[in-house]
Amino acid sequence: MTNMVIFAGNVATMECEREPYGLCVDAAIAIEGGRIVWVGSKNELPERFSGWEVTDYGERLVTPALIDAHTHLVFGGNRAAEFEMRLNGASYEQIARAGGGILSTVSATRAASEEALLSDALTRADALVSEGVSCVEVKSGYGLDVETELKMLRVARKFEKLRPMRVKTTFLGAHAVPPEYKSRPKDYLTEVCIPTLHAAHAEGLVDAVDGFCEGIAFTPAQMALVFDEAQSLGLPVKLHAEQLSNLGGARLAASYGALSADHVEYLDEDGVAAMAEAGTVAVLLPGAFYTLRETQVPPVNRLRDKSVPMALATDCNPGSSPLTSLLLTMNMGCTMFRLTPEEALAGVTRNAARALGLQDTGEITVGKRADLAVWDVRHPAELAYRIGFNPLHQRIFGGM
Ligand code: DI6
Ligand code: FE
Repeated sequence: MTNMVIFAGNVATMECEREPYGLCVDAAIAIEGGRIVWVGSKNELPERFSGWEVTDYGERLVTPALIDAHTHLVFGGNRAAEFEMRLNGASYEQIARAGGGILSTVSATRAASEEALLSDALTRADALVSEGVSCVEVKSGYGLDVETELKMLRVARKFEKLRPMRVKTTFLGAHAVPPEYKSRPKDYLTEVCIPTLHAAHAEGLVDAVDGFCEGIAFTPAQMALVFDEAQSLGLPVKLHAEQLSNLGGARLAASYGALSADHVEYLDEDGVAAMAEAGTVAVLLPGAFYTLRETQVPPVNRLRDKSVPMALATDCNPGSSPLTSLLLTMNMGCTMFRLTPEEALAGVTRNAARALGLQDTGEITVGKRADLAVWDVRHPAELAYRIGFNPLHQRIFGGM
């Protein structure tokens, strides 16, 4: 791995304490062994870097490479037919209760070969990477049996071998109750979900444990059973909470020191306070809000007031968010949730890293991995401002 110096017109370091975007003008970044060893103004570059190979990006903008902190990238089939049903009047919950929704993807995922799942998922991962993404979180949760949950996680782990990218895997066995356990959620959890978590963990396939806490899925008390197990294995937790109603899921997650509570449209003041106290990141998912035509927006002002870090992610999944653009997600976060462009960029860099428990990426500061995105724009606000436009010039992954 070579040492190198990068010059760029603007570098959005996203370092917390610095001014907007941690912006550094006429900047230089020195990279050694895949890590950032110096960043600052070009004319203050220390003598010791002279003689290092220089790449001059001219007026371009450099940001941390993007991180998609919440996806369900691995799944069989698609749900275009349900999209049509919804346009003909059925609701997401009605479809789910009638055995469609998540369960139709469960059937398709169980039936799919590992090769087919991998090839479809890689197409989606490539779309993200083409917009400067270096790291994706991928959840299981469309298997709901030992074999298929493990199959999904193994597929997710393969991305790193086939592409220059990083993957964090999340076990989402508590996503829905499978048909064979209809009306017996607790039996499903104790007989299938929890043993599967142990098996997946034993194979090194689990970086975090998630669940869907909702009227159409699991109650907070049921989720606590799964979280207790995660805790005993030393695994961090996160939760799909307060997406369609307020069950107090975020509060439960925070009580386990969760990395994140995701969706949180119906989050109340208590929930915000609990997340602030626990340092739990709010992962906002405007793609699902948009697709389901939700009207209740997450309590962004309250989250901001209490300094709860906000991340933004695609929630890429076949039902509620068939979205593979993190740039569009940033635009939606600004337009629909009223995030500032700076908050949107922090949401897919610094705070996304935090939602995944990653300390070595998401900012351009000394010691972090050199995961960078070079853009054909000058100012970072342009990234969230445009719609359907990809100005990526180059992505740098671990200095390469
Ligand atoms: N919330 C979501 O947005 C996805 N899962 C979840 O728990 C939706 C999954 C799907 O509809 O397939
Ligand atoms: Fe999700």
